[in-house]
Amino acid sequence: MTVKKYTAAAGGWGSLASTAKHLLHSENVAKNILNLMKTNQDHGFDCPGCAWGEDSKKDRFKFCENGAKAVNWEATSRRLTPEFFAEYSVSALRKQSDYYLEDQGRLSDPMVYQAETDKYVAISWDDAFALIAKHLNGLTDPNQAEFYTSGRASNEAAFLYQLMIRKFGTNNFPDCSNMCHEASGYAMKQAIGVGKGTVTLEDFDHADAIFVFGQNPGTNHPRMLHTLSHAAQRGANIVTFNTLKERGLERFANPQSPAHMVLGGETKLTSQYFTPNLGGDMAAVRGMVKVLLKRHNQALENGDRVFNIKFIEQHTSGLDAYLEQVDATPWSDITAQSGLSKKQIKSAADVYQQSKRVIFTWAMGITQHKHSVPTINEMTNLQLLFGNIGKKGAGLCPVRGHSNVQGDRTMGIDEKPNAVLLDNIEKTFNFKPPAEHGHNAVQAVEAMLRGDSKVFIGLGGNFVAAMPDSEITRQAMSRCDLTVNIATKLNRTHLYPGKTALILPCLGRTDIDLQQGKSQKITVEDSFSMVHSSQGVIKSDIRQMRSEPAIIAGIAQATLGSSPINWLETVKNYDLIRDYISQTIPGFSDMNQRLQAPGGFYLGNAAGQRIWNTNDQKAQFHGSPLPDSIVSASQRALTKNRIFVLQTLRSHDQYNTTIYGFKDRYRGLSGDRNIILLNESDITALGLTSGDKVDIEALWGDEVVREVTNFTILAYDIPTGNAAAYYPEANPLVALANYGDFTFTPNSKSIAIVICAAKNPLPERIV
Ligand SMILES: Nc1nc2c(c(=O)[nH]1)N[C@H]1C(S)=C(S)[C@@H](COP(=O)(O)OP(=O)(O)OC[C@H]3O[C@@H](n4cnc5c(=O)[nH]c(N)nc54)[C@H](O)[C@@H]3O)O[C@H]1N2
Ligand SMILES: Nc1nc2c(c(=O)[nH]1)N[C@H]1C(S)=C(S)[C@@H](COP(=O)(O)OP(=O)(O)OC[C@H]3O[C@@H](n4cnc5c(=O)[nH]c(N)nc54)[C@H](O)[C@@H]3O)O[C@H]1N2
Ligand SMILES: [Mo]
Repeated sequence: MTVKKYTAAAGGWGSLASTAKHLLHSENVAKNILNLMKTNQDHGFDCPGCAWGEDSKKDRFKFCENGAKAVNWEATSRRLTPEFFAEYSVSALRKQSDYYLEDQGRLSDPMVYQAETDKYVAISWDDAFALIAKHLNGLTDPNQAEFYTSGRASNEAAFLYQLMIRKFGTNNFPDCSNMCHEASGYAMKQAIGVGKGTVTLEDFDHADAIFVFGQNPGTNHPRMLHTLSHAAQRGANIVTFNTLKERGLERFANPQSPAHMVLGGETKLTSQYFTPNLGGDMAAVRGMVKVLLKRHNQALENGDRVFNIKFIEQHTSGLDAYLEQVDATPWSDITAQSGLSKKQIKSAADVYQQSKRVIFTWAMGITQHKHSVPTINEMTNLQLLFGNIGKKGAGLCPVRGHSNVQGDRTMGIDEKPNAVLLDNIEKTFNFKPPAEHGHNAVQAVEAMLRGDSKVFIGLGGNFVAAMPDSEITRQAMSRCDLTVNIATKLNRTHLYPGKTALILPCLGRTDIDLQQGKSQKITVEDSFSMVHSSQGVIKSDIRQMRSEPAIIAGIAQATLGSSPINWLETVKNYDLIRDYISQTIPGFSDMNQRLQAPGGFYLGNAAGQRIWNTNDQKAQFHGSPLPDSIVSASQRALTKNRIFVLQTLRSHDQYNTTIYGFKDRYRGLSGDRNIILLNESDITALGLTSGDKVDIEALWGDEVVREVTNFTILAYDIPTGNAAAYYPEANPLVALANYGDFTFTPNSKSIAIVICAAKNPLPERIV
């Protein structure tokens, strides 16, 4: 484990060096250079990395360092064949790291698990489909099956998948969104009538201020740094709220700018950087509103105003009740909970007030708390007070995670489907889809644990590693009669099979997808509601891999026959799937034709037009009291104050549960992922030294011991009382029942923990 402060700007030569390293590691260099040239270009493929949009004008290359990692990781020439599985049992593979599992290469053949030998062996596609059909049709109730989706699935795959599942008879749609931006969708739908961001990429060119909350774009949305640096260069203010000082938000050297690369230039991004406590953002924004409300009231006395009264009167409801909440919130609570001083909060309010057009962006630092919905409400409230929604250069921008997670929801991957979707399905396909709400991700685990759900099918993702309470989630999977994973790479979920299990190898974004000899395109939707097509460019050795739509069609045809459509015919040409989407999903009429426009088409956003599809046709203020502290007073007393709030986050060298390497470059950390970051004074108070090994135990109000052992404690620039560790290594610490109000999203950023010197060092993991 090495710790060395990183002094350079984000991006720059470090990014280029890292891109080259990962290119070489793919063992597919020539093809992957072509791949990178086609990333996010018209007639190329959509980067399988993040869901940031395509900035059409500004840069020659449309990939970033971490997009290059994603492309190289997928488009490796290594293949994981049946011979590999013949050599290693599932139990033996469980001892390997997540890095090792995926690094073995692309899954190449359908495999079935045999409990007697504890090994996966090859199976034909037809036999695999028949096995799934037998299990699904053998259930006494369709609600005994769980159908997971990870956000890389294309619109076409997701549409077919939800159609098959609804025809089968359930709304059990646990998906990665349940662990991710669920709170954004919920809070925004309630307050402004749409669960999606109200801004387009162009709005960033017009904003006077961009407030970035709980988000690390330098690592997770690197192309956003280009947008932020263009904004900073023309004088917009960037204000950041992040518990950690993330380099990517401080300064950026554009790897595509000769002035930056050759002359050593860089752009300063954030002008005001605040480091609140974990979960402290609602209090911080409440404080800003309190400052501005006071100024507003003073202005009124002089016949002036601070808030946008005209907008408020014309467009909103609920103002008075909300302002009562603001009045009732004491400053002592605001400063204690946010960890920021009144002076700091005032200075954030100053920037806000001086800016005519403000965009708020946010990600997991906001959405993975118990009070995420009230926090997003609070952010929305502030924007409404100034009419900063539905005008150029202003609005709300939840920055999505997976490249098509937003599109999957649009296509109907939703355990709580709306009436319009169900109606349209009935009209187009002539059957009545189930209306009763199904399971989200947490409920799916609970149902499998109880033995109520017996079949799990995963369209991508790594459910066991991504979900909390790892031990319990593993047990839940193992209790199923059948688990099926459609995947590109081997991962931990495949190593916790049900009584029987299938791994079905699929094509990825970079691969050419040939059907009937013709290369097919798929489509995705980015964070700005732009729908565009994506087409793989590399013809590689695909062995037995099939496309996701083809696999879904195979399962559907075996399970349902040609009902309500001839599935196998439909996947011969994906234009046919898109015709069905046009008929069923609002906003997608003439999809095939509209896709021909360069850059695709915009779905529109009602709130962005100041049309509020809420229950009173108004944009709504929602006020609630500040939440209870994550750590209770009695827990503090019980632990003699040796208690911390932990967030689990991503390093620079990973994509969710996919680990590309062991370097967290911008944080200056490398070598080991089993680490916990703490303020130096907290480490001293514990009687420990940076570098010591520790065990970490979560405090949750039940009997289960949730711990991870032998982590290295490291001194880091982080507010006292707060801690950080990597996801997924720290997932065993999150109780399944520790989830967000209204959303069931695991509270991955607020876990109460205690830390002890390591009891029994474990042998090193084999990598
Ligand atoms: N390269 C790469 N790209 C990715 C991913 C990846 O793993 N790797 N994952 C994709 C996915 S699915 C998603 S959802 C996104 C995730 O994108 P992010 O949300 O940026 O991911 P996290 O690493 O979880 O980072 C959370 C950030 O919020 C801060 N934070 C945590 N808690 C709080 C809080 O309470 N308040 C404040 N103000 N800050 C807080 C952390 O310090 C950290 O900087 O990225 C997507 N893009
Ligand atoms: N503690 C903690 N837990 C978290 C989070 C956190 O911040 N902290 N973040 C949460 C978030 S935001 C999310 S989105 C979830 C992510 O949860 P998931 O989406 O389930 O996980 P991923 O790691 O993205 O899935 C990786 C796997 O997807 C498969 N894959 C990759 N590309 C493709 C493809 O094109 N098709 C198919 N079929 N399979 C493919 C590969 O086999 C790979 O092993 O995790 C959540 N869990
Ligand atoms: Mo996510």
